[in-house]
Amino acid sequence: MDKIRLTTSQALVKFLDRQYVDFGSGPERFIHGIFTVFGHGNVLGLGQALQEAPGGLTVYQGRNEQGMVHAATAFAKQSRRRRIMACTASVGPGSANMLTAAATATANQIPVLLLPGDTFATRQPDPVLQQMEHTHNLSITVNDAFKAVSKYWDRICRPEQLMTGLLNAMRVLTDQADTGAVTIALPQDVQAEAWDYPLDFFRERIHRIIPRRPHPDEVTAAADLIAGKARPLLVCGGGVRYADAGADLRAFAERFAIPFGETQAGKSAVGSGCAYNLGGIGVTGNGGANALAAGTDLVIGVGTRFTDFTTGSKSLFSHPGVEFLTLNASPYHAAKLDALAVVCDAAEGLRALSAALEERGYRSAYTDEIVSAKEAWEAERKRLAGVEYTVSKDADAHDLEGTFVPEIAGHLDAKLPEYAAKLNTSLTQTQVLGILNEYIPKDAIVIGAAGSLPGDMQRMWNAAVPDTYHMEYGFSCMGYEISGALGVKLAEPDREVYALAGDGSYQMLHSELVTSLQENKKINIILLDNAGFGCINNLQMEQGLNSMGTEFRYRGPDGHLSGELMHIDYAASAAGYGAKTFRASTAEQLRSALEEAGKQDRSTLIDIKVLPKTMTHGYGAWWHVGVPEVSGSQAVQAAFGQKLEQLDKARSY
Ligand SMILES: Cc1ncc(C[n+]2csc(CCOP(=O)(O)OP(=O)(O)O)c2C)c(N)n1
Ligand SMILES: [Mg+2]
Repeated sequence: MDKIRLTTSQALVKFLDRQYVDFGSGPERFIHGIFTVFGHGNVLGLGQALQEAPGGLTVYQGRNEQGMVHAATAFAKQSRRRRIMACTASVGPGSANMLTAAATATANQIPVLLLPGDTFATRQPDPVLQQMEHTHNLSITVNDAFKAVSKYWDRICRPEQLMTGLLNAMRVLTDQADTGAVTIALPQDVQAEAWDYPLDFFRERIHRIIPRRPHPDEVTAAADLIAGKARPLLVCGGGVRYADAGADLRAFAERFAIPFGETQAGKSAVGSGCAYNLGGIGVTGNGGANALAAGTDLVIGVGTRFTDFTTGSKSLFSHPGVEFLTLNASPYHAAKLDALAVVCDAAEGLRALSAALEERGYRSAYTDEIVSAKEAWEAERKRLAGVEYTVSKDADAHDLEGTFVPEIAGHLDAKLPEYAAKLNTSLTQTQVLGILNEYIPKDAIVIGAAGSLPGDMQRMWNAAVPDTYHMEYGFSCMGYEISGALGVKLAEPDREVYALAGDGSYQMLHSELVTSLQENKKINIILLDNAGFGCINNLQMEQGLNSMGTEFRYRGPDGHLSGELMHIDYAASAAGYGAKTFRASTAEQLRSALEEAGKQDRSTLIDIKVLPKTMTHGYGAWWHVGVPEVSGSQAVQAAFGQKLEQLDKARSY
């Protein structure tokens, strides 16, 4: 057998450069580039291999290892998992910095290849700089922590182990039912060690992805179940988007008159113009979708993991005779809620089920409920977009009714004038969402992840064009928004990209804004500054607690974080990096900033000051949270009582 002498790193790069996937329309390159933050743990081994022979891999310079892995994850997610990026970090802290983002990718089932440097396999220099020593087990390093957040984990302690390691990495990275972060730890000495690799290992490999067809028996059982139901409801999950099954779902809904709600990952699989698209469903869902969810007698999940947000912690689908049917590529997810499981690719499953239902001449029994639900929500959406705050001495002069939880209305009234004065704004968050949806081009991609924005976006955002809504809500990781925007822009360089981030998320992680400027890949950051961790402040106050540690206030004379609100000039911070920035505290300023931002050719940031507590709130879905069983506060006791009542109504599995 012909051999070639290469270092482990050189062999790794050569292999990655020659992997192709075929989803039915011919081979396409799978690994597009590699994000790097170099240190002594990777710059010599892997760094040298990338310098000498990167092949078709573009080498990117990340700023923060978490941020770069989020960017790589967003690239793969926006590419429907058909293209990925690799990421390499040094050793110790550099590697550990990738952990949060590895978990984010795995929770969302998005493939990303992580290559952390590791301590010496020979142990000669131990402890090498940044090595953590475990006296009970010398084989454990920081990289073992990736085992908990990876779908495949390996450590290459001899050059020849690389071959089985990489073949298994490819198996998992292309697995449509069970993918996520793949971690291959690379001891820094082994990275540079050579071996005679068989040439055949480096041949171009085409991984054919065969969409899984449902078994005919499962299709028959599913069609029989639907045939006996009057008011089925589809739940469109991320699997619909990854399988490119939006058109199939739409055709299925229209043919059998079955409405569908969208999960965060599934939203925009079908454009908002479809008459059967009810929009966001669940805890962050809208009133129309949740009303139909409460009355459905059969939930048909397609490509959904049925998270607590989608099911209202298993209480949303409250019809006494409700049953569940799930189409999912993963047997694990398909079996949730004790559903009748059809294990299949979403598109294949919908087509097969469609044929079986046609034979049965099926049509749902809905009359005007779907139209009414949509109309009612559209009216509410308009109302939300129109809610204004008028600064006035007369407390009744502002109308914010319905945009915040009634339980904390008193708190709001007391503090709003202070916030309005300190932030110098009269903008409400729902008003801002309305303006954004109007001014951001329809084919632009909006990105979100954490805080109050994902809820507002899932309810209020009309995604008219498919695949324009990119939400990371599997891990809801603060800091994904801006990093993710870079990854989306790398995936879709010809479209405008808007990251919607809270002030908390921006503070947590925005380093890849610099990478976007370096790469000339324009992203637009829409920053909503409400001077705090707004949604968490809502959560603590809704459950009877006081506000603590969630507003951005200076330490006060009483020793608590109860002093004046902090005023932060985020526009100045981003301008320092070289972004084009705007400030908005009125509707007019926001409209003109959006127009100007659209004309720029470099990254922008709009620093929007919004009043806290002016985001949307729940529309009939319960969320199970850990309310204390014992407290001196009557409000907390009451909240605990309510939790028990809700729990009683929820399914337990
Ligand atoms: C990395 C990470 N840490 C903590 C949390 C918990 N968390 C969820 S939202 C939130 C506050 C978000 O604040 P901000 O970005 O300002 O959004 P707002 O709720 O004010 O709209 C926190 C701390 C999280 N989701 N991710
Ligand atoms: Mg905030």
